[in-house]
Amino acid sequence: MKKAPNEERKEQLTTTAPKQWAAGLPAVTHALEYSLDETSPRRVGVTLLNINQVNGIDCPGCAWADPSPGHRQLNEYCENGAKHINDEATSRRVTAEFFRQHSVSELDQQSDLWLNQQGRLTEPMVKRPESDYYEPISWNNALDLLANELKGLDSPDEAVFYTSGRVSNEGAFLLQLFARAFGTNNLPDCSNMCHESSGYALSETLGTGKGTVSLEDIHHADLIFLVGQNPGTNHPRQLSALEEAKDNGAHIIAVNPLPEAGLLRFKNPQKVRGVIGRGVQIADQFLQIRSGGDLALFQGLNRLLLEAEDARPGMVLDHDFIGASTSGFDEFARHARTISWEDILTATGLTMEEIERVRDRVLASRRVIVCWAMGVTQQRHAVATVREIVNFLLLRGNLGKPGAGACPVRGHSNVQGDRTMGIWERMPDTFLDALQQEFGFEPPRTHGLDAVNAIRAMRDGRIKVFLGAAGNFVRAAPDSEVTEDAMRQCRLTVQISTKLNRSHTVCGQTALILPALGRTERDIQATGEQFITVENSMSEVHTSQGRLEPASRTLLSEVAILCRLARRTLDGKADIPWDQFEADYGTIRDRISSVIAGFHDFNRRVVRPGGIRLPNPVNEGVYPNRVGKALFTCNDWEMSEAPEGHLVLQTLRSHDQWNTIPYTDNDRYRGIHGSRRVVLVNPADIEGLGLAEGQRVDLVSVWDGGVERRAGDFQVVAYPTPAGCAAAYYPETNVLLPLDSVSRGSNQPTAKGIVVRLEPAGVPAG
Ligand SMILES: Nc1nc2c(c(=O)[nH]1)N[C@H]1C(S)=C(S)[C@@H](COP(=O)(O)OP(=O)(O)OC[C@H]3O[C@@H](n4cnc5c(=O)[nH]c(N)nc54)[C@H](O)[C@@H]3O)O[C@H]1N2
Ligand SMILES: Nc1nc2c(c(=O)[nH]1)N[C@H]1C(S)=C(S)[C@@H](COP(=O)(O)OP(=O)(O)OC[C@H]3O[C@@H](n4cnc5c(=O)[nH]c(N)nc54)[C@H](O)[C@@H]3O)O[C@H]1N2
Ligand code: SF4
Ligand SMILES: [Mo]
Repeated sequence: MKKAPNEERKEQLTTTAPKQWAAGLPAVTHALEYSLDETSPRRVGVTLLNINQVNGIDCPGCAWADPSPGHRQLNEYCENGAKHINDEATSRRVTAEFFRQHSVSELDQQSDLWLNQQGRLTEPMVKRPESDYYEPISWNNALDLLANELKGLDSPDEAVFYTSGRVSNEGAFLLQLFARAFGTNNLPDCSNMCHESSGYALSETLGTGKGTVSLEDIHHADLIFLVGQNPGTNHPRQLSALEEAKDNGAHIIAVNPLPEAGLLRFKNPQKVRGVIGRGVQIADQFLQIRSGGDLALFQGLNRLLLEAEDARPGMVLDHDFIGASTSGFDEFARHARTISWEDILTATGLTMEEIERVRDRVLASRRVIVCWAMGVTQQRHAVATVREIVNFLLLRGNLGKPGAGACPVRGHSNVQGDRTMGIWERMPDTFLDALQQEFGFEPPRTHGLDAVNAIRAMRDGRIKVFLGAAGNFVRAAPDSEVTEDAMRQCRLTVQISTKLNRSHTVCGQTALILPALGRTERDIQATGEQFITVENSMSEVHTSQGRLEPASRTLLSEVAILCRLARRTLDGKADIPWDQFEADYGTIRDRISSVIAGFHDFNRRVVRPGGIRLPNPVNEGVYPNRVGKALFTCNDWEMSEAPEGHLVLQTLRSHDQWNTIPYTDNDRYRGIHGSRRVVLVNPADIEGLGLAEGQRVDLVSVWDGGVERRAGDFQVVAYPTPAGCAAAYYPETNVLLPLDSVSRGSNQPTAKGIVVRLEPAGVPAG
């Protein structure tokens, strides 16, 4: 039960009532405070003026789409976007001197927050097997070391190449090209822990793993569901889009165990009425669902729609659409009528009247969109839930028409693009064939390892080299202690990073830190200044060009690092012009044009204002799955009730963190200040479990096999979460998430459904 000393409370925990609204003037002030704390007013000015502008810097904050070019504001960013971009643009530096002063074991005692606060990495560093210190190493020697290690493996499958969704399209295309030319499909990514379940279910039912809607569709929907997402914190500009939809008459239904600030009211900081007024009410109906109850909710809703059709034949379902474009309706309808209402009401914690009200809103709407995020995907029944959401959309033909469709809201700013570029351990043969044709080598055909399977393989000693392109694998992954041991078993771990994190302190026998340029920085190569491209959650591909001077002269771009590594490792295997790729990123895009559908004439089209919108086959009435039609599915589930005395714990983000990196110990919208080691519990549960508010407890997770996983010394906070459902922050709680607890089918860790008990704290507070 390790706990870094700095994770102990430095301040006293204080709590205030959760906020009823998101954004407004305080948001602007907080963003500027954080930004100015990190860097100079001039650099803040450069980043903020360029963020999300045409020819500007793509915000690294999330994958939400930008308005079309003519409709952008001068300040086209949110509070959190401003914080994220200036967290990268920070003036603080981690130098060779820093690593001389701090041993690796000393750094490992520091908190995630502290590590990030040290600033930008500035030069390549190596930790040798016998040493506890990182020391400087030249780029040439670092890349030789890595290449030699790779060439010495018994099989290419002894290496793993992890990608986090900050990597550009160009970088991602090269990484997968390199890995496959080297001979492995071991390409796990953050998406395995994020929207894997969405991709899995959508590919099966619709033949495409991506969302089908655009920002325009959101603006013109009649009814929008927000299921399992916290847009006020994690996709703040989604609230502007929802405000516009509401102005156009849309209704919004939020489904969440927590009454999140952004779901209730929104004060748009870009509008005078938002800064000084009461803001707009976002959700017309709030369904406070029990953890994991969404599958039951959509099944109940679908059953009500079928019954409404019985009562008014021909008036409720879209028979033309169902007849022409779908398959499996009869079986689905039969199955839907067998589900017990008692189970549905127990699983959701909702009343019949609440679900009937939702039905009435659906019946009154011609264009419906369902948005969802981690509350849906990080569950055991996640794949089934997304399949049931598809059933719901199909019943009334809410696909492939304006103002309607499926909207998995992506997290990392380029996580969707990385997949498009081939970062996936099981890319289809059509993609591998195209690679083979373009570059003349035979890509490996057996599927590689995803994130969970990579950890298993490392744990079992089958992996010798781990390379992470961005991200913080050690903290993002489940079962922290297992993952940490797994990383330490590797001969060599390599992180291509911008900032210091836990994956540098928990490392293999030899470890390399390869510091990369960030998105905010100018990227100059032999043929001149380069830009990169990214794809947002709505399949729009556009450019991003840095404006700041690099944090250090020694930094290399991700593209340059990968090209130099590939040249050294592959020794001319396959006809791939790595030098040319490094000198001119346009030549990478030319190859992307040849390999990936939808990217024809990429270089010319992507520089147009607003970039390219990739076609989604569903919007053209094409369903490229195994049956060639949209598929209705039957989804069974077991009631997942925690045993007596236990709670279901979801692990989520505070308002002031970026994934594995906390920025402060506060969570302003939830009214929590001064500590992240808190567990939010329903007041009745606090009483029922014989606990008291503010009491210190250990969280102990319960899993087959009886192995006890414990996260020590949390404080109990009374919070309006449904009875039986608790919440605490990630990544401090990843230690509780068993590696084998995954969504069925997608193998995604169930970060929102961990059964725990609360025990009086065993460790005295620091
Ligand atoms: N500021 C900021 N922005 C970010 C990130 C960040 O860390 N910080 N991360 C980015 C990334 S990678 C991602 S994936 C996204 C994540 O964006 P979200 O998915 O919004 O992130 P989470 O904090 O995991 O919150 C999930 C929400 O699901 C709800 N929930 C939990 N369990 C259930 C359930 O069983 N049913 C339902 N209906 N709801 C449930 C929680 O109460 C919470 O409101 O954000 C992206 N944007
Ligand atoms: N318990 C629990 N676990 C979770 C989740 C959860 O909700 N609960 N969420 C999951 C989700 S949705 C995700 S996406 C993953 C996130 O997993 P990751 O993507 O692996 O983690 P991040 O925290 O985004 O990684 C931060 C690091 O990325 C590096 N970085 C940032 N920008 C750049 C860049 O431009 N270039 C390079 N080379 N490096 C850069 C910095 O060094 C920084 O320290 O975590 C997952 N894990
Ligand atoms: S909504 Fe997301 S992409 Fe847009 S400014 Fe905010 S953090 Fe950045
Ligand atoms: Mo994510």
